[in-house]
Amino acid sequence: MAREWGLSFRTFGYLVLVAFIMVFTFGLLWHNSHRFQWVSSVNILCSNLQLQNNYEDIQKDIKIQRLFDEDPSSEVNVKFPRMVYPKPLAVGPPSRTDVIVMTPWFAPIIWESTFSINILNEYFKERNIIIGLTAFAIKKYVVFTEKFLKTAEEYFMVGHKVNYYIFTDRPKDVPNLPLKEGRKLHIIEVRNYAQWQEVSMRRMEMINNYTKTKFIKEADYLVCVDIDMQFSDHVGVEILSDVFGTLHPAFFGASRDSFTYERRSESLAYIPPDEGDFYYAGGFFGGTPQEVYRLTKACHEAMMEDKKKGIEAVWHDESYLNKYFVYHKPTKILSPEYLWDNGMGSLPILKKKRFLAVPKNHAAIRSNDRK
Ligand code: 4YA
Ligand code: UDP
Ligand code: MN
Repeated sequence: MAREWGLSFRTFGYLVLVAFIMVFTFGLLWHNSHRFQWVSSVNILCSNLQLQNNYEDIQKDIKIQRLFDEDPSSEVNVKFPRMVYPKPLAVGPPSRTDVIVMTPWFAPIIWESTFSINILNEYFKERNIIIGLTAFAIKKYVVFTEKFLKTAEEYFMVGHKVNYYIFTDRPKDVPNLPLKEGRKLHIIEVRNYAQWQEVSMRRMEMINNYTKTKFIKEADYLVCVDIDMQFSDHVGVEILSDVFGTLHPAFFGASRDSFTYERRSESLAYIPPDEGDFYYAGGFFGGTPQEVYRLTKACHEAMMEDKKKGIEAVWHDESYLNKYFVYHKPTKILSPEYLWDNGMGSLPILKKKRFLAVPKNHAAIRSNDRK
């Protein structure tokens, strides 16, 4: 037959071989396409923060394990509580017109009457979160601890689980107060430093170290504050977010050029005159342990670099915190309701004073003498 078509046996042989290879290849493709189907797959990331190294991966596993250990009843809940409250307005006057409640990078700024605490409590209660509150009581500042803890019992994260982490060089002087259910006091003994500026700055290093070894296993959020303070109104879960800072009470209405950022370009805390959003207070920041770990590491390392060059930023840890927030925007910002000093009086925009400076004699409390 091959001869009738004018083909040589050899060419015929080649054609048969090519045909065979084609049939085989298509057969294989067909088989595979049936075996695996064409499935579209989407990878859902729990967090948009890519884990950067092994250490963080391990810490995350520990944390997930802890959640399962503590919550054996973590089956899907099919019964929902009722949620009764006035409908939020999609169109109409905003609840606050005298202050901004959102940054240009869409981080909420928390002022009174911008949030419903009942909705937020429901959300955070269901997640059974633990909040770590860190404060330093070094040398004479230990006298502030009692009022700080007593008022925190009354106003801070009421109804949620709280771990107080008091860093001190005088553990015996920390009062052993009765605490409400679900609230624990952890006294962490640490060294002191001679200069008050260094005591303040070294908080970054110590928070960083304990976040890595302890807090990441024990808390879902960290709130890091000054201790020369008292709670005087509600401070709750409305403040919680990945990483948050607080508007300094003396600068929230000020222009950029009057912010007391570090202005010497030799310092790693330097912020150029045409950058920066707000002036944040060093006495109230926080976030998830992962984010607080990053923040405190960056601030501490910058301080150490500056120290090598003999530079200390103008407002110490606060200057480095402000620098960090220019380039790592906070995901939530607290209004000065969360850090006020009555020495600055009252203002119509300030509907609540939630966390107040306890008046102190700066020189006396910071000096190393006995008086
Ligand atoms: C601290 O604030 C405290 O030393 C002050 O006693 C006061 O509690 C303040 O915080 C809120 O520029 C009625 C006093 C008003 C003082 C306004 C200036 C100082 O601002 C600095 C930055 C630092 O943040 C200081 O820590 C802060 O003083
Ligand atoms: N601090 C301390 N002992 C000191 C100095 C400072 O424990 O001798 C801690 C304390 O938690 C204090 C914080 O560092 O609240 C910041 O210092 P301070 O409150 O004096 O700064 P200010 O708010 O007056 O700027
Ligand atoms: Mn203070």
